[in-house]
Amino acid sequence: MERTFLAIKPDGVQRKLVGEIIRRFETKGFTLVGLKFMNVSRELAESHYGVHRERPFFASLVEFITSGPVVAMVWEGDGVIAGARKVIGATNPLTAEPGTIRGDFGANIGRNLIHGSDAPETAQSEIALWFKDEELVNWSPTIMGWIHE
Ligand code: DAT
Ligand code: MG
Repeated sequence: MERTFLAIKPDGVQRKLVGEIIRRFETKGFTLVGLKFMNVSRELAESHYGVHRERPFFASLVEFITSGPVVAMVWEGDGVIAGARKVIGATNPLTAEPGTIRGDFGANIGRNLIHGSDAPETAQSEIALWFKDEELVNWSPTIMGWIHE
Protein backbone atom coordinates (compact mmCIF):
# COMPACT_ATOMS: atom_id res chain seq x y z
CA MET A 1 0.00 0.00 0.00
CA GLU A 2 1.31 3.46 -0.93
CA ARG A 3 2.42 5.91 1.76
CA THR A 4 3.13 9.64 1.73
CA PHE A 5 4.64 12.20 4.07
CA LEU A 6 2.52 15.22 5.03
CA ALA A 7 3.36 18.03 7.43
CA ILE A 8 1.11 20.80 8.72
CA LYS A 9 3.44 23.79 8.68
CA PRO A 10 3.76 26.34 11.52
CA ASP A 11 1.10 28.62 9.99
CA GLY A 12 -1.45 25.79 9.97
CA VAL A 13 -0.68 25.01 13.61
CA GLN A 14 -0.76 28.66 14.74
CA ARG A 15 -4.04 29.23 12.91
CA LYS A 16 -5.62 26.24 14.70
CA LEU A 17 -6.23 24.37 11.46
CA VAL A 18 -4.76 21.04 12.62
CA GLY A 19 -8.13 19.35 13.16
CA GLU A 20 -9.64 20.75 9.96
CA ILE A 21 -6.67 19.62 7.87
CA ILE A 22 -6.46 16.12 9.36
CA ARG A 23 -10.24 15.74 8.97
CA ARG A 24 -9.94 16.20 5.20
CA PHE A 25 -7.56 13.26 4.80
CA GLU A 26 -9.56 11.08 7.17
CA THR A 27 -12.89 11.70 5.44
CA LYS A 28 -11.27 11.24 2.02
CA GLY A 29 -10.56 7.67 3.05
CA PHE A 30 -6.80 7.69 3.62
CA THR A 31 -5.33 6.00 6.68
CA LEU A 32 -3.13 7.70 9.27
CA VAL A 33 -0.10 5.56 10.10
CA GLY A 34 2.26 8.08 11.72
CA LEU A 35 1.79 11.32 13.65
CA LYS A 36 3.97 13.58 15.76
CA PHE A 37 3.88 17.17 16.97
CA MET A 38 7.37 18.60 16.95
CA ASN A 39 9.74 21.47 16.50
CA VAL A 40 11.91 21.20 13.40
CA SER A 41 15.67 21.58 13.73
CA ARG A 42 17.58 23.64 11.19
CA GLU A 43 19.38 20.46 10.14
CA LEU A 44 16.12 18.61 9.45
CA ALA A 45 14.64 21.63 7.64
CA GLU A 46 17.68 22.02 5.38
CA SER A 47 17.69 18.34 4.62
CA HIS A 48 13.94 18.23 3.92
CA TYR A 49 14.12 21.22 1.59
CA GLY A 50 17.55 20.26 0.19
CA VAL A 51 16.24 20.16 -3.37
CA HIS A 52 15.47 23.91 -3.07
CA ARG A 53 18.91 24.84 -1.68
CA GLU A 54 19.80 27.04 -4.67
CA ARG A 55 16.43 28.81 -4.87
CA PRO A 56 16.18 32.45 -3.71
CA PHE A 57 13.47 31.56 -1.17
CA PHE A 58 15.45 28.75 0.50
CA ALA A 59 16.54 30.78 3.56
CA SER A 60 13.03 32.07 4.27
CA LEU A 61 11.62 28.58 3.74
CA VAL A 62 13.95 27.14 6.38
CA GLU A 63 13.28 30.11 8.68
CA PHE A 64 9.53 29.56 8.33
CA ILE A 65 9.43 25.79 8.85
CA THR A 66 11.60 26.12 11.98
CA SER A 67 9.59 29.07 13.37
CA GLY A 68 7.09 26.97 15.37
CA PRO A 69 5.84 23.43 15.84
CA VAL A 70 4.62 21.30 12.95
CA VAL A 71 2.44 18.19 12.71
CA ALA A 72 4.41 15.52 10.85
CA MET A 73 2.36 12.66 9.46
CA VAL A 74 2.46 9.57 7.30
CA TRP A 75 -0.74 8.61 5.47
CA GLU A 76 -1.49 5.41 3.60
CA GLY A 77 -3.82 4.52 0.77
CA ASP A 78 -4.10 3.54 -2.85
CA GLY A 79 -2.76 6.51 -4.84
CA VAL A 80 -2.29 8.56 -1.66
CA ILE A 81 0.78 10.46 -2.94
CA ALA A 82 -0.97 12.13 -5.87
CA GLY A 83 -4.34 12.01 -4.09
CA ALA A 84 -3.08 13.96 -1.08
CA ARG A 85 -1.51 16.55 -3.38
CA LYS A 86 -4.96 17.04 -4.91
CA VAL A 87 -6.48 17.55 -1.46
CA ILE A 88 -3.68 20.03 -0.67
CA GLY A 89 -3.94 22.06 -3.89
CA ALA A 90 -1.44 24.06 -5.95
CA THR A 91 1.73 25.45 -4.36
CA ASN A 92 0.48 29.04 -4.56
CA PRO A 93 -2.72 29.36 -2.49
CA LEU A 94 -3.83 32.24 -4.69
CA THR A 95 -4.12 29.90 -7.67
CA ALA A 96 -5.08 26.76 -5.71
CA GLU A 97 -8.64 25.64 -6.41
CA PRO A 98 -11.32 26.38 -3.82
CA GLY A 99 -12.08 23.11 -2.06
CA THR A 100 -8.39 22.37 -1.59
CA ILE A 101 -6.64 23.09 1.71
CA ARG A 102 -4.43 25.81 0.24
CA GLY A 103 -7.29 27.18 -1.87
CA ASP A 104 -9.62 27.42 1.11
CA PHE A 105 -7.25 28.70 3.80
CA GLY A 106 -4.21 30.27 2.14
CA ALA A 107 -3.42 33.65 0.59
CA ASN A 108 0.37 33.60 0.17
CA ILE A 109 2.91 31.18 -1.31
CA GLY A 110 5.17 31.55 1.73
CA ARG A 111 2.31 30.55 4.06
CA ASN A 112 0.76 27.59 2.28
CA LEU A 113 -0.09 25.58 5.38
CA ILE A 114 0.95 22.07 4.49
CA HIS A 115 3.64 19.99 2.83
CA GLY A 116 3.00 16.84 0.82
CA SER A 117 5.47 14.52 -0.91
CA ASP A 118 5.33 14.94 -4.69
CA ALA A 119 6.39 11.49 -5.97
CA PRO A 120 7.05 7.91 -4.79
CA GLU A 121 10.81 8.52 -4.42
CA THR A 122 10.39 11.71 -2.37
CA ALA A 123 7.66 10.09 -0.28
CA GLN A 124 10.01 7.25 0.59
CA SER A 125 12.96 9.50 1.45
CA GLU A 126 10.84 12.02 3.39
CA ILE A 127 9.17 9.28 5.46
CA ALA A 128 12.62 7.89 6.30
CA LEU A 129 13.93 11.37 7.12
CA TRP A 130 11.10 12.28 9.51
CA PHE A 131 10.07 8.95 11.04
CA LYS A 132 11.74 5.90 12.52
CA ASP A 133 10.25 2.56 11.44
CA GLU A 134 8.90 1.89 14.93
CA GLU A 135 7.02 5.21 14.90
CA LEU A 136 4.78 3.97 12.07
CA VAL A 137 1.73 1.89 12.89
CA ASN A 138 0.63 -0.96 10.64
CA TRP A 139 -3.12 -1.27 10.86
CA SER A 140 -6.15 -1.63 8.68
CA PRO A 141 -9.34 0.28 9.54
CA THR A 142 -12.29 -2.08 9.92
CA ILE A 143 -14.38 0.11 7.57
CA MET A 144 -11.93 -0.43 4.70
CA GLY A 145 -14.45 -2.47 2.71
CA TRP A 146 -16.68 0.63 2.53
CA ILE A 147 -13.89 2.86 1.27
CA HIS A 148 -12.15 0.57 -1.13
CA GLU A 149 -13.49 -2.07 -3.51
P1 DAT B 1 5.07 22.24 -2.89
O1 DAT B 1 5.08 22.59 -1.42
O2 DAT B 1 3.73 22.49 -3.52
O3 DAT B 1 5.59 20.85 -3.15
P2 DAT B 1 7.62 23.17 -3.90
O4 DAT B 1 8.17 21.85 -3.49
O5 DAT B 1 7.86 23.64 -5.28
O6 DAT B 1 6.05 23.25 -3.61
O7 DAT B 1 8.22 24.29 -2.94
C1 DAT B 1 8.37 24.04 -1.54
C2 DAT B 1 7.88 25.25 -0.78
O8 DAT B 1 8.69 26.37 -1.09
C3 DAT B 1 6.46 25.67 -1.14
O9 DAT B 1 5.49 24.97 -0.39
C4 DAT B 1 6.47 27.13 -0.81
C5 DAT B 1 7.89 27.56 -1.13
N1 DAT B 1 7.98 28.12 -2.47
C6 DAT B 1 7.92 27.45 -3.65
N2 DAT B 1 8.04 28.28 -4.71
C7 DAT B 1 8.18 29.52 -4.16
C8 DAT B 1 8.34 30.82 -4.70
N3 DAT B 1 8.39 31.02 -6.03
N4 DAT B 1 8.44 31.87 -3.84
C9 DAT B 1 8.38 31.67 -2.51
N5 DAT B 1 8.24 30.48 -1.93
C10 DAT B 1 8.13 29.42 -2.74
MG1 MG C 1 7.48 20.02 -2.89
